[in-house]
This record gives sequence, structure tokens and C-alpha cells, in this order.
Amino acid sequence: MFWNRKKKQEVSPEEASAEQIDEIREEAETAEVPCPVAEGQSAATEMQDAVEQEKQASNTAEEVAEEEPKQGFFARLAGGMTKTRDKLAGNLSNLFKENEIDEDFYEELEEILVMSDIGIRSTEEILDRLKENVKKEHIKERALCRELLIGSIREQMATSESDFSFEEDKSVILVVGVNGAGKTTTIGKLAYQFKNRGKKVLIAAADTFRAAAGDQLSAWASRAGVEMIGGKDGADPSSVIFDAAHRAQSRNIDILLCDTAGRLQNKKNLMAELHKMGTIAQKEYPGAHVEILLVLDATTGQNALSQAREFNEVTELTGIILTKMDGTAKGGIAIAIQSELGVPVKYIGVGEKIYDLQRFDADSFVRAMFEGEEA
Ligand SMILES: Nc1nc2c(ncn2[C@@H]2O[C@H](COP(=O)(O)OP(=O)(O)O)[C@@H](O)[C@H]2O)c(=O)[nH]1
Ligand SMILES: [Mg+2]
Repeated sequence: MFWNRKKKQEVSPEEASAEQIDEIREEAETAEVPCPVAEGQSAATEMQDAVEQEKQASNTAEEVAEEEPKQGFFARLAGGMTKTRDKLAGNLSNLFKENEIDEDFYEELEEILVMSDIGIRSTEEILDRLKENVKKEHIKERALCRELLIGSIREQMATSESDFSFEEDKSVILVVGVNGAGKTTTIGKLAYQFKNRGKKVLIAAADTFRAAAGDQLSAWASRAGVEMIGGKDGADPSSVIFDAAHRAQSRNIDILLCDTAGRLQNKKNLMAELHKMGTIAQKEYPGAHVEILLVLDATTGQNALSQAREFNEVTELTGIILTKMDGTAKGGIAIAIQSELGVPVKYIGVGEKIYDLQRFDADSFVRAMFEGEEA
């Protein structure tokens, strides 16, 4: 089955996570009988969980205004990406002031792109394409390179309609990612969007490791006005998926959104658990599309890229959700992830409110990143 196929990812030498990836591979290969329940949490994990819970406790229903602001979709994206744009645009405008297209120009451009978290590999790809086009179109001015550069990134980031066909199918969406990435919040936002589009939505609370994770999700479910199943601390996550998928099938639910626990400390279990969840979902809701979306915190920059690689090794991801694009200068990481993993970025989170999630659109993203609201 598709989520069980392991992709052979090329690991770039400049990334320190290569060793970690080997480790996951090794663990994956020696995985025993799927056993999703934790085999004892380390003190560090417990501490991390405690900090997270405290953080989440402050994220109460009252704080989340439900009324969508009048500000348009693009304005909110551009507003959220201000820091990323400021960092990039300032450097670029100086670069494009001069005229000569020489080696210095390409070197400086390379530095600016890498500094913007676009990643070494994707920067090289972008530069190669740019050089090719400069030659082909006999371009002599730096200013003209700007448009070529933007166009090339837009092309690279383009998603296809089929990437989102699951939204119109019957789908089970497994939302995966490390603690604190924004899984639960994003599920609330997705539920709200799908519900508003007239879909029948059900949420499964399969992050049963952390105390109060169920309560947090339940608060989001009620804000979104959808039903939730599960939420008992310590329950077997797969049994939650079993019940939820079963209910989804019997009630003809369109979208079943599943919250999961993600702890990189325990990859063997994580892999086994994700596999088991996918298998159960498919079995209990035959015909439903299984979508595996990885939630990454954009503020962690290169670390998010390493996490994406690691998760992509243990399960076949069908998409990425980048959260916290607001308030970070590291938005360029979206480009690095898409280019290096070949997994499309499907949604981006631009704030903590229920409407602060946007379906990824390459054109708007590139405009927000390079030009902002005035464009
Ligand atoms: N600024 C901002 N904060 C976000 C976004 N998405 C999630 N968060 C915050 O990130 C924190 C962790 O989110 P949570 O959903 O609990 O993460 P989980 O552990 O992966 O389920 C919460 O305080 C959220 O409000 C976003 O797009 N922007
Ligand atoms: Mg959570």
C-alpha cells in the first residue's frame, strides 16, 4: 500500500541530519510488530510535553476570535510574510541596482537566497535556470533577471489541481509532525474551512499521549462546529482511528481529520504507528483516499527541512503544511522543502486564528515573498 513504500531520498551532504536519517532507516528496517503505544517516555520528552501543554493551556477558546477579518486573502498572506519579504527584498534591491551580470552578481545572489532559507540545493537549481535563461534570452541587465528569478521560483512551487483532489473525495487525513508544530491548531482550521464548504467533517483525537491534547482538539472541534471522536488520554491511537474511520464510513463523512502524536525520539514506533493508522483507516473506510500531511513550524527554518526528510523516510507524505509563516523571516524554507523533497506544500498557516490557514498558491506566495501588498 502506498503509505508503506519507502522513498529513497538523496541526502544532501551539507545537512547534518544525514546520520539521523540512516538511523531512522535502520530502525525502520528492524521494526517489530506494529505497537503504537509508547514504551516509556524519556524525561526529556515529558519535559517537552509539559512545556507544550502549558503553552496550549493559554490558547483558550476566548482568545480565538471567530469573525474573519475584512482584510483580503492576499493581504493577510502578504502581511504574514512581511519579515521574510523584508529580509529578502532589501538585499535584492541593492543587488539589482547595479547593472553588470557577472560572476559577482551570481555569487551575491546565491548568498542572498541561501540566507533566506531557500536551501543550497534549491538555490543552485534556481541559479542554473537563471543562467540558462539569461543566455537564451540574451539578457544584459540585472533588473531583467529579477523577473526571471521570480518566474522560476513560481514555476518550481506550482502545485497541480490533482494535489488537492482529496478535498473533493472521501478522505482520511492523517496529520503528522513533531510536538508544537501546529497539528491540532491546523486541524481546527482545516475542519472550519471544509465545514464552511459544506463538507461533512469528523475529527479523530489520536494524539492520546499528551494529557489535555484531547481537550485542546475538542475546543477546536466546537469552534469549527464539527464532531470529534476519541480524546481519552492513554487510549490506543489506532483504536481511535478504527472507531473514527468506522463512524466516518457509516455516516458517509467526507473528510476525517486525524490528530496524531509525533515524537522523533521514537521513530520505530512512529513509523509502525503511522503505517497501522493508514491501514486501519483504509480498511474501515474502504474507498477513502488516505492523505498524509506533515505539519512543520516554519520558524524553525532548516530544522523543519530535516524533519521533513525524516518523516518522508518513515511514511509516504502526500503534502506539507507550513505553520507560523507569520512572524518568521524564514518563509523561504517552503521553497527548500518543495524542491528537495518533491512533496508539495499544500497549506500555510499565517496566524493562530481559525481562519488563518490558506491553501498554498505559488503565484500569491511568490508575490507575497518578493513584492508584498503593493504589487
Ligand atoms: N503564529 C502562529 N502560531 C501558530 C500557527 N499554527 C499554530 N500555532 C501555534 O503553535 C502552538 C502549537 O500548536 P499546536 O496545534 O498545539 O501544535 P501540535 O503540538 O503540533 O498539535 C500553539 O500555540 C498555536 O497557537 C500559525 O500558523 N501561526
Ligand atoms: Mg497537538
